Amino acid sequence: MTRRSRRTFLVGGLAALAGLGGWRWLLGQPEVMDIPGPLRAGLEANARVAATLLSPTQLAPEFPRNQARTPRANGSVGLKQPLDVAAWRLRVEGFGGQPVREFSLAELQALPRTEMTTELKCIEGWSTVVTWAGVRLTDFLARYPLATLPSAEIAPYVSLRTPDDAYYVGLDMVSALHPQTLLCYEMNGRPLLPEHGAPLRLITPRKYGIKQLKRIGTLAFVAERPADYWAARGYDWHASL
Ligand SMILES: Nc1nc2c(c(=O)[nH]1)N[C@H]1C(S)=C(S)[C@@H](COP(=O)(O)O)O[C@H]1N2
Ligand SMILES: [Mo]
Repeated sequence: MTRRSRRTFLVGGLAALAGLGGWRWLLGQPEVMDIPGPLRAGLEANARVAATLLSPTQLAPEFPRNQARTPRANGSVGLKQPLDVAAWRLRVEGFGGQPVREFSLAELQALPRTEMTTELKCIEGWSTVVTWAGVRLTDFLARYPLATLPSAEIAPYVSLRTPDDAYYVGLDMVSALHPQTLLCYEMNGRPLLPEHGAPLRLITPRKYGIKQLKRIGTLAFVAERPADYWAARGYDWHASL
């Protein structure tokens, strides 16, 4: 990306966050904000706020599209049931007891599309550059504000699970709102293949492959840190790069 589009990207991400009441939420986060005592007016505090708010939006590197390859199909937990894309729905459990909503793939594809060429990195030690396309979670939430309450309170965590609940991933809301966090339906210009997570998977390239949940069945906005398949087996919950 050019410097200008990178900047626009960042500002766009922060604007989306602000629109979601995210500023207010971020300011309440001890893990994110490291400002002792009440917020002070003045330059120093402003600089620290800016640095803190920008750090979660550090971008994973992007690559020229011609470097993209097909990754190894790795990990099939939660992909054992037969897949019927026409019958598939994304089940979204909104924050704070909002009614469950279901989305078809066509409804998700009607939202703004984002394409990016990033590295998929597995903790086993391999990595592959891949072009992904889908809808940013921030763009989904801008259209369907299911993570927020009327009070502008925002869910602190997101839980993603396969339709059979066999594989599951937890994200903190800063990671979920990152501008490169996609609900992804295309790999290298083609609809996702079943072994790569058709019809919809998560892509969040600041984290290892274990977080890139394939075949999303449920997306839930929740108050408590959700269970995570590999964290339950001894890996770091954040799995950040
Ligand atoms: N449902 C599901 N998603 C999953 C896994 C899995 O076992 N089940 N494995 C993860 C791991 S460890 C990696 S490295 C990536 C690999 O994605 P790929 O198969 O498209 O290369 O998927 C992740 N998503
Ligand atoms: Mo992996």
